[in-house]
Amino acid sequence: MPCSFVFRSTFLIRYRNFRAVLALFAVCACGVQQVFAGPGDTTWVRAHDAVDLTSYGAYDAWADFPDGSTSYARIELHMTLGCASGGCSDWDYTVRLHHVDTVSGVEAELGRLITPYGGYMALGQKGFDNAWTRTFVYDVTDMAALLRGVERLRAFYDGWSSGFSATLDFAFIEGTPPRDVLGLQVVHHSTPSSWGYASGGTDFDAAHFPDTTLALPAATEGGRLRITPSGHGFDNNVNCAEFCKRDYTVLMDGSAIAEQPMWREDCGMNPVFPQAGTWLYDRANWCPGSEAWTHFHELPLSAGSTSLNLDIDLDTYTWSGIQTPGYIWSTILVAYGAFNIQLDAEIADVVKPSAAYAHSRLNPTCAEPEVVLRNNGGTALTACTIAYGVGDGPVCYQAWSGNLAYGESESVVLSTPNFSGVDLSQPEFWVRVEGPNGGEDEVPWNNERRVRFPVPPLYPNQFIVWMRTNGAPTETRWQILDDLGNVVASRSSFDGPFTIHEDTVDLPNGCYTLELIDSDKDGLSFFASPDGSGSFRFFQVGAAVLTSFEADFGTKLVHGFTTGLPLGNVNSAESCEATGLASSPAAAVELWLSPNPAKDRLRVDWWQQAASNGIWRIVDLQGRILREGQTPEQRSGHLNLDLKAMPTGHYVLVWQTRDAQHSARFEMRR
Ligand SMILES: [Ca+2]
Ligand SMILES: [Ca+2]
Ligand SMILES: [Ca+2]
Repeated sequence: MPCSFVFRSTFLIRYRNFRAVLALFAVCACGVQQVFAGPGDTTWVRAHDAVDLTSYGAYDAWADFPDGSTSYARIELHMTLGCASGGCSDWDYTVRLHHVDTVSGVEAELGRLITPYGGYMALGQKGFDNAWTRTFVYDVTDMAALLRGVERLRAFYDGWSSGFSATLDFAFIEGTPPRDVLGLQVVHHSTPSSWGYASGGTDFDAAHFPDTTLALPAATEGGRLRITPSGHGFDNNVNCAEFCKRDYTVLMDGSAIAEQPMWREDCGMNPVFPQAGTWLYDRANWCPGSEAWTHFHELPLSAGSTSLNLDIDLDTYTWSGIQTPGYIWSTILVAYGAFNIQLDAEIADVVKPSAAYAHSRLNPTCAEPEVVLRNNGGTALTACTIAYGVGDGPVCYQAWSGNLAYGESESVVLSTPNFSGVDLSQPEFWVRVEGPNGGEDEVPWNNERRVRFPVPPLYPNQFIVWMRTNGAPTETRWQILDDLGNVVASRSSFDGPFTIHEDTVDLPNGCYTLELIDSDKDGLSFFASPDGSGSFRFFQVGAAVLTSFEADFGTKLVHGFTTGLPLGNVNSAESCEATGLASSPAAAVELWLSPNPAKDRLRVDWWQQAASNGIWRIVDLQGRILREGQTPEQRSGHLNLDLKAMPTGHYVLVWQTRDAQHSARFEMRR
């Protein structure tokens, strides 16, 4: 029987970020009852605090959100999934995260995920135990109006055995949202779990997806749909809906505006691996242990629109079987005013190098970084510069050009940076987007990300790649690439099934990436495959195992390493220095700043070995760029800078040309 629990949590925690806490202490010390905060500052609110999800039903908690008097540029829900107090369940169950209106009872879905097969957690195998957690992040900025004051949040557990645990934290990031939300409407919400898609599609469509006319608030200038579908059930002739690939079509005012596959093809690259279940099979918009993706569809509304006709059609199919296939579904319509922000480029994610759980299948690495660039402004993003580096090492610059509409993002691969500045005890990669469309970014707080990353292991130059094939040797191959992406060693043909192959490689000092690839996406070992088990290892020549790799790896195993010297000491074959604006600590630049401390003006005299132009910048001690300009293409000269508008404090002048980088500290004092 469904049941419902309400936790009037004693853990209604509101805490501000460290910077704001410091500000609070500083202000309190002066006896002034005021907290200063600014764009980018984050307020955290917790709803569920490690609530056990033990059997089917709704698990509610109350959250004490900000009162709405402050504007937020972004609101994120961070959902941390863990094992229940009694341990993890063996099964992959759906967890839906809802806001529940206390008056009407209307639920609005904020996020959805599917638990992993938790057998290895429960048994303490394969490196897992019941302390396992994974955090999922959902952008819920559109739901700002629901997240004010004391509100009810729900984790709905569509599972029949114990269990998992849910912790829900909301991050309110101060600033102006890209657009004001004028209205929010839950259009489709399957409840309590899925809508059965049993009879060829026609009845299903009439029951759940008929076309409908929706009113829009006054002054609407834009809108979008947030659609989250996931397919479940499969005991039928076409394995629908969990294992069948189907699309939906969105029609607005009778015209198709989007066609969207409801499918994940990357379950074999699931970061939660291996699992004691069929974790690697591709599925209908989910993989066990991962989130269901929300698809955003921008609506081509004209300013002043007062209504729209919305229709959603699913691919049809003929069902016969025992188990009714079904879709768990959420459609939310959001109506917006005009754009508040035109020019806003963002570094939305760092894929590699990164210690993030979500990207653990592509790390560690010492080769080309990959970051996600996103446009958050109303103007299409067509060009920018991406600055990046490792620790306090040389800064690299890479130009980007493309065409991203609002909300669109793109993965950008960067030339391998110089790792010489790495602090091996606290390895940090940073990346910053600059000069969107040659202009000034209106939202600086999201321009930069700093991430920790795992240090690639160090191997000897010469070692043995050791592989025992399984019963399907034609499916698997391996290759080692240098940091330019060139294949320097590989094997794709094997003598037969269940056969050992030893290949000695001899790699010059450098940075490399192993890729072990399986065309059937079921690795060298998988319990549900008839192919049997193989193994893959690196051996020291005439000695012990260097690394033993997990054979149950699904689609592809990626493993970065250095040879001969540790990270930071090997010279990259590529390095960003080849891309233009890079630096060499050895090249000579001299800077003289006067007066220092300065009051209103600062004179900068420079000398450099070779005339070359680049960029000068004034940055504060938090790394924010306050002023910048071009360095003249001369060997020496001086600049007179008017700094009357700059607050007092300590700053750094950075001088960056094609050949050199130099920096000098100064103080503004009045
Ligand atoms: Ca329809
Ligand atoms: Ca920005
Ligand atoms: Ca295989």
